[in-house]
Amino acid sequence: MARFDTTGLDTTSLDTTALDTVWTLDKVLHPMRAASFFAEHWERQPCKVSRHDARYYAPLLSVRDLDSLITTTANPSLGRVRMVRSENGRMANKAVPHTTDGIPNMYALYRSYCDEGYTITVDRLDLSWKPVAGVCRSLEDELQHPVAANAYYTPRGAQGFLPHYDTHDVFILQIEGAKMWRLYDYPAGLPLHHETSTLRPEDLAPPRETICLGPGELLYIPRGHVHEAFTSSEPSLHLTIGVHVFRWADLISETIAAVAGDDPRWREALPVRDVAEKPAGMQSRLRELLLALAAKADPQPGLERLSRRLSANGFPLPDGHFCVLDRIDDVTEDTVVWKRDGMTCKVVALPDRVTIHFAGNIIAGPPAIEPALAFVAARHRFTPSDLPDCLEPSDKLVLTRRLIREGLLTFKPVVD
Ligand SMILES: O=C(O)CCC(=O)C(=O)O
Ligand SMILES: [Fe+2]
Repeated sequence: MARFDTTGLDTTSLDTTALDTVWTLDKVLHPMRAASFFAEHWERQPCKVSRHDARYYAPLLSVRDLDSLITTTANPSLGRVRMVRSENGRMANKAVPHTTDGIPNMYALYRSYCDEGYTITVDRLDLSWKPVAGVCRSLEDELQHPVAANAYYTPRGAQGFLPHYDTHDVFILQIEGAKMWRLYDYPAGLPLHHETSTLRPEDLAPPRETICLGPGELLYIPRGHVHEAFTSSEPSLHLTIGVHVFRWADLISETIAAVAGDDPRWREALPVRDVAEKPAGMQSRLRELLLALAAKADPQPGLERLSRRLSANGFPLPDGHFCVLDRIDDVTEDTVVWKRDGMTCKVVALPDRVTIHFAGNIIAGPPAIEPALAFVAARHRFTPSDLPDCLEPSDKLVLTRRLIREGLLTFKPVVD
């Protein structure tokens, strides 16, 4: 599933025992296939997936979850809950009042939602809400691009945002209710991360199409495509899963960062005094360095750095792991162990050690255990005795217990 792999090993982290519970892109897009999505729509054209299963995305989030999400998990100090309303071409943001203990004032949210038509947005559910974190992790592993998710809850007859384009590709999952989406023809190209934009109505031609999204349906909008959304007779809760793609420019700058580590010429200071007088001299040096880079043109070190950026930002999803830690000694060579939800991993073989990376953690061991780590990366579920024989039987148990202690694996302790 990983798009690149430095070791030549199969580091696919999910085997078939896990697939029915994992939100692969095929499952998110069903019945559309991910392969045809990439061939026809990705980065190019919006598309809607119609579905007559209103509860298809219900396992991810529901209106019933919103108050607990807002009060307990959406860290208020990070400003992750917002209120926004648009009317007559003007957009109003309203600060969410907080109690003296720093919790969002729910009464104020009820009022703004019911009486004033404000949309409530909760950002970065991939950091705080386990089912959404699970789908984002799984997509991140499959696509090898960073993935994050926000929720939008809009009352009847209201609009949150003015027409805008996003700088990331979005999968809009209609969770409950319905929303109308206007899509515009507007030449924003493929914007970079910082090029966000809200458009003035006078900059826009009439919408190209209006799409009604019902519960259980999906709309994909590529980055740079202008859109706006509004409700009519029903309220709406949708989840936007954003793919914050790594671009060629990112690969090239990571490649330069990798090369600069190896070649001292890249680490020399720019000329101090002569910059203005001697741009020609700089030009020849710049050309020399870029030609040296082009002669090598090896994508692997840059891809490796991007891959590490992805996994470095992860963290384990809350699943009561301390209960498991307290019973680690119960694990025997026949105990079934498996990856914790949302854990995907990658094995990197270096000359003096082998490492396994997962959700913000890196474990290193001697090169000889590479087949064992590759086995762990490739399987969802196994017993210590299944591990390859590069390890002694007692070491199979030691490695398995270590990977539980480090937070990658779990098991079901026997209740006394
Ligand atoms: O619901 C809205 O008003 C807009 C949401 C949006 O633009 C998005 O999810 O990308
Ligand atoms: Fe948007």
